[in-house]
Amino acid sequence: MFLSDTFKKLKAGLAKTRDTLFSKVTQLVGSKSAIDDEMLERLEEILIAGDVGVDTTMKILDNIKRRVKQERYESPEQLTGLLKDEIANVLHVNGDAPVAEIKLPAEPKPYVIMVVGVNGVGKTTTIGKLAYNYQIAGYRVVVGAADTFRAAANEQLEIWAKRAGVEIIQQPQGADPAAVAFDSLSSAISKNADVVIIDTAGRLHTKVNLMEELKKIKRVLDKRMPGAPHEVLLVLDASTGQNALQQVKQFTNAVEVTGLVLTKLDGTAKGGIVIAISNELKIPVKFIGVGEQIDDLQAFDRRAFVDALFEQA
Ligand SMILES: Nc1nc2c(ncn2[C@@H]2O[C@H](COP(=O)(O)OP(=O)(O)OP(=O)(O)O)[C@@H](O)[C@H]2O)c(=O)[nH]1
Ligand SMILES: [Mg+2]
Repeated sequence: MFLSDTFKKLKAGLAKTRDTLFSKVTQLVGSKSAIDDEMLERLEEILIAGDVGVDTTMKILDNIKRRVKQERYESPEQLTGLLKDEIANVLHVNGDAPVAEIKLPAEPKPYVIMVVGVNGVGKTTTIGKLAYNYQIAGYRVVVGAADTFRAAANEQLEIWAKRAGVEIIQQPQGADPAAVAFDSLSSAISKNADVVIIDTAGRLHTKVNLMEELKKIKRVLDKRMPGAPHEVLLVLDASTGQNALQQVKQFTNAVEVTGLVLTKLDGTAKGGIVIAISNELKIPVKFIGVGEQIDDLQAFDRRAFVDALFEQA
């Protein structure tokens, strides 16, 4: 896919957030003849209402106020540029992956990715999309169906594996998830695969059980291949807004989360949550989901994200 197509899709995916949140910034800018306190106050309200969060909004506003003073900005049009800059600054924890790139590091091989998150956030769908991206990039991919809790979970991952053209390792419903994870990694090693992606259940009888199970899966992977998993991706549904912050705290207590995936950005006006999460939790957002189709996953690129938030379609 060409970069411009990827950016177009990102823009389309962020349309609701742009329309409800950032179009208000554009309106604000158009309604004033000079940057004044009232304008900055309005901006603060817009960001907080847009799920950017109080702490993060304060940080952005403080930086803007300082720069307005020091660098003597006056015209309202300049405010948009300042805001984009300061949002990009807050997003720096995410690094600078170009939006079109979904790549694996050369080592270790296989690269082991474990995918976790509460039920319904989009784990299985994300794995399908990720597997597809790696597959078309020329990598050999194995997915492991370690969500053995739900009856239909195997079938759902199987459908995605077929679509993506990758191999799947599974066992009957009710099997030990850690055993499936172990098998998947063993199979990936014996097939000389480049990457293995492990799906997990989002729901068990109790939360404690779920967290204990995830820890066990992690331990077993490490036993099979010391150092694995190399990536623990926590999937979050962007439309849950501030609630996503709580989920991150719960999961990071149990397993060391190395990256976040924010799904369903296309269905929500709460895309500002990406900014709050990056600032408050310092865990990088690695991928974003902007639709239900197989090519609707993107590597998170902070500059493209900010541009897409402000650019009109
Ligand atoms: N619009 C949109 N829908 C998405 C996206 N990602 C996932 N979904 C939808 O979210 C729903 C749940 O996705 P799943 O992948 O089954 O979620 P899960 O976390 O594996 O769920 P459990 O296995 O039940 O815990 C599905 O209907 C997906 O199509 C996205 O980026 N955009
Ligand atoms: Mg699932």
